[in-house]
Amino acid sequence: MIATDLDPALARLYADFEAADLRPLWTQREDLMPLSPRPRARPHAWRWDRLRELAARAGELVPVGRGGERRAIALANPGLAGEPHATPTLWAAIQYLGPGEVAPAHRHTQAAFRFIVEGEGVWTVVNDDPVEMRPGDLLLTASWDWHGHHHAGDRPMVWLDGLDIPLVGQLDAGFFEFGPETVDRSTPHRSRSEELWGHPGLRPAAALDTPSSPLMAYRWEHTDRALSAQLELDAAGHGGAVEPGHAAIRFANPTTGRDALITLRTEMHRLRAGCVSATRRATGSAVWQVFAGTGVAELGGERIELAAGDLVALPSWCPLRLRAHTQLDLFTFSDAPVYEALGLHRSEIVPEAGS
Ligand code: GTQ
Ligand code: FE2
Repeated sequence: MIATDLDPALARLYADFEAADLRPLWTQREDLMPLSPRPRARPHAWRWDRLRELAARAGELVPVGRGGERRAIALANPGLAGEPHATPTLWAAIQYLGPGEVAPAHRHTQAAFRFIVEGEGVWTVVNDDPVEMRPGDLLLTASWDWHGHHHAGDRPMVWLDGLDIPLVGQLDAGFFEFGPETVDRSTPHRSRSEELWGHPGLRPAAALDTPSSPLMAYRWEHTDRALSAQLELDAAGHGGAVEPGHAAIRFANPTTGRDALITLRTEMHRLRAGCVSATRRATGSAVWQVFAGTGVAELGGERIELAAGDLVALPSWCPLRLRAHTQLDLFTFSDAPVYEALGLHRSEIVPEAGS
């Protein structure tokens, strides 16, 4: 509202509001309380080839060590004013580690996971438990867990990190502590957390429930088998899939059955070749990464071609439809548990235009 268009008394009132650190609702109602979400984040894609190439250049030029802590490069949503945020709540980054390199131990209240599209040789050491990182695996680092990474292989490795950094920043709840300079450089194929917790439907009887999963690694072998079985059972008329030709699993905390991390939902989806999903939308934002296969994501009005490793940011309430050219495996993470806990979760299937 332009002061010169106003009655002088009203203009004085607005000026006095401002000087008194006050603002009226009535001039900003639509911005403050829109009819439906108006995210600043935009639907956006990052190509794996480009990410890998830029990460490799960082690997040549930038050492990893104490202070900077990680050679991680964040996906910055073009709608978010240069902030290193994929969405208003989610951090998604490509992390690069070369042979022999070590990312030093630290801990923070931000929750984290790694998802691996390709490569091998890196172990993430979570609370002194070395966890091997292999393609298709999801590795967890819950809030305040100590963690460092070390590379025992012979070729550089690049992976996806997901964290709730922007959410924790908005909530002013970030704490951080440096750990020891050295990490355990051993290379077991199974972590202690898997030995204790990685048996389907079985939990140590003496264990208490924990709000984050005590299982640090969700292996591709299990995820793959669960998705295949779900597709086959659904096709045979036994149900269980999201929709025909579209299976999905959620990574769960085995003590509660809830999400593996408190603030982040993590899932893997598989669409059969030729499958076209319904168009869906939900409050809260998400990031998707192609694990294998090709297809198309239709986000809002945009059509984004998908190939292995490509990443897509999905803003709140933005419609998403997936089309699989080949069998299409997609990893996704979102802030859905936060919206559910706050009573703000809504979702719907968006009707076809013209129907
Ligand atoms: O690997 O510990 O992408 O602390 C951002 C912050 C990765 C990590 C990130 C982190 C890490
Ligand atoms: Fe970290």
